[in-house]
Amino acid sequence: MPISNEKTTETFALQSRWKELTVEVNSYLEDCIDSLTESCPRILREAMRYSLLSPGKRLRPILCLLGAEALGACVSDAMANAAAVEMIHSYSLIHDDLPAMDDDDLRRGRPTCHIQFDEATAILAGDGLQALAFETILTKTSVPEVAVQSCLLLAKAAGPEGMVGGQCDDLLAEKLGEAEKQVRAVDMLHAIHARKTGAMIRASVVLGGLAARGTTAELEKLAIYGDCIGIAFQIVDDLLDVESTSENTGKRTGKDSERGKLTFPGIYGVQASRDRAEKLVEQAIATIDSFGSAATPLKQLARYITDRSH
Ligand code: GRG
Repeated sequence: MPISNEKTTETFALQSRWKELTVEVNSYLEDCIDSLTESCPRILREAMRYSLLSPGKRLRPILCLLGAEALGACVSDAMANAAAVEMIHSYSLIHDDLPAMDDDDLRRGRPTCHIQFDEATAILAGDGLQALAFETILTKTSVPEVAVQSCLLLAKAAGPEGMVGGQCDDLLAEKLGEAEKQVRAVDMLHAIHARKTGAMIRASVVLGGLAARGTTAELEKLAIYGDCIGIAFQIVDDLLDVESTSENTGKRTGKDSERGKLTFPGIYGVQASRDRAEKLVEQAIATIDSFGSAATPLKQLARYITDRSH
């Protein structure tokens, strides 16, 4: 088969699997919101629903489900973990868009949570989703050991040594003087992105492995795969900010350089950044080769990371 046809077939297979899983994830997320009792104020429930169920890619839950499948488990075994990573992701986007942080009014092609509701409600919706993520794992996972390990892994990835720490350093970096930024740029760029974006992407796929009760060696391979695609994902995100439009991405573009953010294309240039992302994707694919055909969708997903346009 010519390479282009092979690629088209592969892309089609991934897209239809992704669509199928997205329907399952969305329905599970909807149930989690619908199951909140009357003790949850209506406005809070609506703000949580608005952000959680808005049309995102669902990359992290899909990674979690495909990670579980790669180790021979059913997607239903990993659904609680998949929902939890999307809840944490959704909370992080709500808070990231607030005036005190990135001050954005557009997310996933819609008004951001604090524009649609108000700032206080958006903060609380983020807080609510964060807590609901852990509650979901603890109440919906039948094996207590898996629930505890999953909560610990997610807390580490999302917390002060992971995503929140990366976000904090990202905001601090914006305030550095030009001279200091030049000297520390490369180290800071990698340290920020490994935690701000990478930690949750790595955790998503490992959470699938934990739900599948993978061995330490299998979890380690999933972690390396996650690290590689996590950095590749961020590089592509930086490239899209330079090269794409708001209509395409559903969020404001060109804002990284406006705010003086450290980015891969800003430091290495566009072509070198793209080459680096492609190398990382190849490394990710090679790492999970030993899982055989069960890991084919994960490999296809790694390729999508560099091909994506939004
Ligand atoms: C506020 C605690 C806190 C953390 C914020 C995730 C994050 C940390 C900030 C988001 C800002 C940003 C543009 C990060 C870079 C990459 C990224 C996480 C993009 C958004 O993820 P996608 O593309 O979004 O998977 P969708 O909408 O498809 O889910």
